[in-house]
Amino acid sequence: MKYQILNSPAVPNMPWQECKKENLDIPVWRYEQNPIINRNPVKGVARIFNSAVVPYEGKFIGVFRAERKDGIPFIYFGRSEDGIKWDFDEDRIEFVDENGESFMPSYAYDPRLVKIDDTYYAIWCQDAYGASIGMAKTTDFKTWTRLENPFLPFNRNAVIFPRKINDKYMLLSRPSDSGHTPFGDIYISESPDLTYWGKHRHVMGKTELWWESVKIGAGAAPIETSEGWLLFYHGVTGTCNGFVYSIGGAILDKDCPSKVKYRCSTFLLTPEEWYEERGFVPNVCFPCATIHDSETGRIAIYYGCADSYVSLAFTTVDQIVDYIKEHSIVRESDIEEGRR
Ligand code: BMA
Repeated sequence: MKYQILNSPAVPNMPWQECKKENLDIPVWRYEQNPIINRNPVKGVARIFNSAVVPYEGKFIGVFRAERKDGIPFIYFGRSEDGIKWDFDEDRIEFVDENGESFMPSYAYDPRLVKIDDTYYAIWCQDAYGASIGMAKTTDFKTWTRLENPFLPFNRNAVIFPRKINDKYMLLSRPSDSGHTPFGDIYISESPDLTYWGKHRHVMGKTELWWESVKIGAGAAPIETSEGWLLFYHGVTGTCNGFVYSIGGAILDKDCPSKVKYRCSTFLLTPEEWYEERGFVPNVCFPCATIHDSETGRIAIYYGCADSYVSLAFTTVDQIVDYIKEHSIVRESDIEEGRR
C-alpha cells in the first residue's frame, strides 16, 4: 500500500465487493445489493437510515437512526455477523444518567459511534431546548450513560475522533439554526474530559462549488492515515425542488485537524440510484460511518439514502487519498488554523 491506515485494527471479515466497472471516474463504488437495510426493518419502525457501525469481537454492532411509526426518531441497537445483514433490538436504546436513572431525550437522530480506548461513545442530534448534540458512553452495550451535552443549541452533525490528539478529545460539529438550516460550516472543539468543550476552531466551509454550496457537515468518524485524517462529509446544494446531499472527502492535518491539507473539489458520491433519489426525502446520500481494514486499506462507507435506507459503498485508502489529492482545491479558510 502507498498510504497506511493508522491506529486501527485489521478487520479481515469487513464487507467488501470488488469494483466491477472499468475506468471509474471516481474511485468509490456502490455495493451491488444496495440498499442493505430496507423499509420496515423491525417492529414499530418505518425506516432506518443515517446510522453508524463498528467492528466488535469479530462481528459488527451499530447504532441506528430509526424513524418509528409514531414519526419520532430514536436510536436502536443492532448486531451483524457480516456488516451487511443486521438484526435490531425491538426497543430503542434506553439512556440513563450517572445515577442509573432513566434520562431519555424526546427524540434522537443521526448517531455516530466511535471506540476510544475501551469505551464506545455514541453522539447524535437531539432536543435540548432546540436541536443540539447528545452523547453517551457504554462498555457493554447494555448500559448507555449519557454525558453532558457538549454544546448549546443549535448544533447538528457531531462526530468524535477515534483518539485524543495532543492529549485532548476532539469533536467536529456544525452550528446551525432551528430549522432546515440553509447555511453551515464544520468546526472542531477540544476537551480534556468529554465534559468541557472549548478552543473552537473553524475547519472548513461551504464553497462556490455547486454540490456543496449551501452547507456541509461532518459524516463518518475521521480515519487516521499516513497523509492525515481522512474525512467523509456531506455537502448540500439547493435546487428548485429542495436540497441535494452528496458525499465529499477531505484530509485534515494529523496534529492540527482544524487545518485542511487536501479537499476534493468533486463529490465522491451523489444521488444516482433509485434508493438515493427516491424515498421519504429524495436525493440524500448521508455518510455516518466507515469500516476499514488496516491490513488491506479497504474502506466500506455506510450512508443513509433518501432518509429511507442504509447502503454501502467501497473504496481503498490508496485510491481515495490519491483521488482527493489529485482533485484538491483548498482555500485560505481551509488551510488556516481557524481562529479569529
Ligand atoms: C438533515 C438531517 C438528516 C437528513 C437530511 C435530509 O437536516 O435531518 O438527518 O438526512 O436533513 O433530510
